Amino acid sequence: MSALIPALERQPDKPALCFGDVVLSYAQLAGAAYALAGKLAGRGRVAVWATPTPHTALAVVAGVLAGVPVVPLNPRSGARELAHVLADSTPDVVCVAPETELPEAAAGLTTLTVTLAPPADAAPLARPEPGPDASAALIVYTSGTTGAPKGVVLSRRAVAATLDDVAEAWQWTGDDVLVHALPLFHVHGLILGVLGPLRRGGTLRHLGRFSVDGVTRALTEQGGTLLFGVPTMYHRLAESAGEDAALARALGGARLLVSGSAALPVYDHERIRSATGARVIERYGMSETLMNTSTRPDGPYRPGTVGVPLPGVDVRLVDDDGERVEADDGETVGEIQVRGPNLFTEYLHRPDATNGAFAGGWFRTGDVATRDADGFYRIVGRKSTDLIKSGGYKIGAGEIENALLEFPGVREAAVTGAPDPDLGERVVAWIVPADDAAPPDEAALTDHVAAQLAPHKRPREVRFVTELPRNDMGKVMKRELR
Ligand code: MCA
Ligand code: AMP
Repeated sequence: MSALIPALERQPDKPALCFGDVVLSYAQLAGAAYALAGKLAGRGRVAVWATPTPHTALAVVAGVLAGVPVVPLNPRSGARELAHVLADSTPDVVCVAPETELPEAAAGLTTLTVTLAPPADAAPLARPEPGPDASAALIVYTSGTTGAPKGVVLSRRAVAATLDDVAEAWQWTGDDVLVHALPLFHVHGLILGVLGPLRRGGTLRHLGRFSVDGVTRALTEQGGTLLFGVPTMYHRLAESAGEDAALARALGGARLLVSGSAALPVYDHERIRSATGARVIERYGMSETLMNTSTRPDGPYRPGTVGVPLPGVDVRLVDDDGERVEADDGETVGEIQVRGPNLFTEYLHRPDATNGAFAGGWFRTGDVATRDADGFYRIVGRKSTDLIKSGGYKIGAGEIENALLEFPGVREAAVTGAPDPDLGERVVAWIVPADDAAPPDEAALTDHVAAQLAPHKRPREVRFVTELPRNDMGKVMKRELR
């Protein structure tokens, strides 16, 4: 039996994964995943070309069963980003869906094609021993303020702890049918969104791509009870729900709507509440910490807050002098620091960065918040201006600046986030051209970023300036730019 997915073999006929018309029952999933796990067992690390398909979910389950660390790859990674992740994580093999053509940067890697059909022979399936709880289950890449993304090593224990914590908070059970359209290479879509329902013995219905109609159908005709999304998705649902009675009914009929990965503005909370009667549950997490806090369906509704600490997580606020903030007045701000079994093990190959991320055993999130007398946290900002959250994706300014600087005709570059009603923040590039009279072509410049890094890191706006504001040390003063 799998400790991480104990329900895998208990309910053979129940649907486990639904992607469009493709439905895998628990028996089919277990059969196909154990067969693949047999091929993965004993390998160092296994990459998964994480398209939004059942093949990705199956390959990740197989890696978990085999006790081999899984590295999900963004299938839209640009050349440089992909080369970096592969060079850093050195997977032995990449699991792909049939007919996948890997880009140049992944050429030369051994591929393993994932098939959904369990093996036809009745031979007992190989059941490799999973690793101990402290061993790595997944390595998820996340952007930092500078440099290339870091691999966040997440143990089996951390994954289990966070999934059980949110299950308790949300009363999430095997009867739930989770609906989402999140990408499968980050914590939200993959750990919460795929391993979550499987650990509970429930069902996942993945939409492939987000659409208002897809959500409506999944929550009505297709039996969805639970919806996960980033604020951009809820914003788009809020935009439609006022006029779209079918959508309003679908959202109103869901057991639970959960938002995370960035702040859901109070305005969107309220629009959804008034159109549907439903209140959105907001939870706060991070790749490094998995889930930390949540509002609760059985507790007070406090839009604009991220709720209270989950049962297994210690949360504190710390001021600029490193002192714990004792005030719970809803006004005094401090950095959120967390401790608990949900935390990551390390940044792969980056002991310096791992050490720097902790203060006396507490992980420093970089998020700044207040806490009220009822223990509700309200995130009010971020310590660094160099991290941008756009569409729920974390984007490091430094990485984009490096890509911009190598483009012909760019003398200096700075990247900031600007408020955006749909994306939360949008990426803005400030460019000092080498020649004011002949600035670089905007589209070519942003295409370059998308091709090297990823489409969601593409600047949505380019502003040409004659110089960047700098302080006496020569550092760009981003707050002035914004
Ligand atoms: C955009 N596009 C452009 C330009 N701008 N093309 C040319 N020039 C431009 N200037 C392209 C995009 O690349 C995209 O391409 C298309 O236009 C549509 O863009 P847009 O509508 O803005 O975005 P979208 O593709 O609709 O995506 C919105 C989204 C997405 C669905 C909300 O951002 C998303 O899936 N976000 C989820 C992020 C997430 O899961 N984060 C979790 C990490 P094309 O049409 O080809 O696609 S955080 C986490 O895990 C922690 C633990 C947590 O707390 O959860
Ligand atoms: P990532 O590194 O991509 O995992 O993103 C983690 C960051 O997302 C956190 O440090 C927060 O800044 C942000 N975040 C996640 N959930 C929320 C939320 N509910 N409200 C505000 N910010 C959030």
